[in-house]
Amino acid sequence: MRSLWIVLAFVTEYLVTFSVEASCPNLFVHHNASCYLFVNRGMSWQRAQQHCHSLGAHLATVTTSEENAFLVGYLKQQQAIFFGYDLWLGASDSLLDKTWRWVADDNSLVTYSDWSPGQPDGSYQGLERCLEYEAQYDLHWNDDECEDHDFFICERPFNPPTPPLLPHVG
Ligand SMILES: [Ca+2]
Ligand SMILES: [Ca+2]
Ligand SMILES: [Ca+2]
Repeated sequence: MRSLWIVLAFVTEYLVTFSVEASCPNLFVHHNASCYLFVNRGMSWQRAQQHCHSLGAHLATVTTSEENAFLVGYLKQQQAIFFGYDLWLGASDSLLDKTWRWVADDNSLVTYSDWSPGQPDGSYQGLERCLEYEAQYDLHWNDDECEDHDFFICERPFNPPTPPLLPHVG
């Protein structure tokens, strides 16, 4: 009897763990292999990145036109909250050499892009070094000053659930 209770306790704990891992964290939105959090609080690019890190995430890396279309579509769908606001994404030109890299994903080069015409322009004496969705450019990409206070998007991997292996009883 005692061993049966131990097995039941094990199964219960396994199922609880399983159900937690099978979803995105609270308030994150699931899409393909990622979970996204759309944050409607303005902060500098660095502070936004720290905020994402505190949630086990990073500023969003937008690496395909499909991913970009999903994020922009979501923001337009939620325009009561996001209309008129710029949002930070996770790339910067930190070396001031016009080389844009995603700060997550091992600093991979930005290959896919959706720059607004004339951007990135590194204006204000080259101080525009952080990537954002620019509201004035209909959410196409812009480089802006990293100290600006923008809303932002965090991203973390969605771990697809694997079916639990139930312990063999008997
Ligand atoms: Ca991504
Ligand atoms: Ca801006
Ligand atoms: Ca710019």
